[in-house]
Amino acid sequence: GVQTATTTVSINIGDVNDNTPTFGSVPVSRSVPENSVVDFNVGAPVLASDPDSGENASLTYKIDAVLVPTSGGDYFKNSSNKRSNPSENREAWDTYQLRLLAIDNGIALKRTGTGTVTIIITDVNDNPPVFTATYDTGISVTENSPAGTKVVTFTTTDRDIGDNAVALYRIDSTRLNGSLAASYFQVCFCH
Ligand SMILES: [Ca+2]
Ligand SMILES: [Ca+2]
Ligand SMILES: [Ca+2]
Ligand SMILES: [Ca+2]
Repeated sequence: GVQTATTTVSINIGDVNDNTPTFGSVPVSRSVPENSVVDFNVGAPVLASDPDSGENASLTYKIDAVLVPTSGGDYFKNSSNKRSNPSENREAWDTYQLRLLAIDNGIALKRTGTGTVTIIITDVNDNPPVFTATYDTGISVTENSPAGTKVVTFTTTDRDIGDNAVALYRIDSTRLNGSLAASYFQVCFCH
């Protein structure tokens, strides 16, 4: 008679590297205070995904280029996560855009995805207020002037932003004929 036999064969469907790593579509940004130490960590790594498996989904990351500004700005490096290497001055430039690469480790073919990350340099109070003019000559006031007579108007600028650019004024302890200058003159904030 006819003899039959059955057996079970398992077949591994080998993964084909048919997926390119992709970064998310949502814009990603990180921030770092200006003047930060070398190797300051700018935060969580920016990751791509790859639905392949094994080496076909094993990703290596690189910073490919600084898109903004178009020259210079070479302050950032890639390690296990993104780190910055800035002796960075917000007053010179406050936003960088980097192009990232995610490269899978496909054996026959490596696929590369690109993404961007924006690095925002936040302000540190590293600039003093600066008077916009010198006022050491040509200021006079008539004797016996009524209290409140305006003697001089001055302004200052500060290259920082926000609270770091707010100036308070007071008259120092200079004495005039033995009396504090501050007993004769006051600073007011008038517009
Ligand atoms: Ca892949
Ligand atoms: Ca600065
Ligand atoms: Ca300041
Ligand atoms: Ca600053």
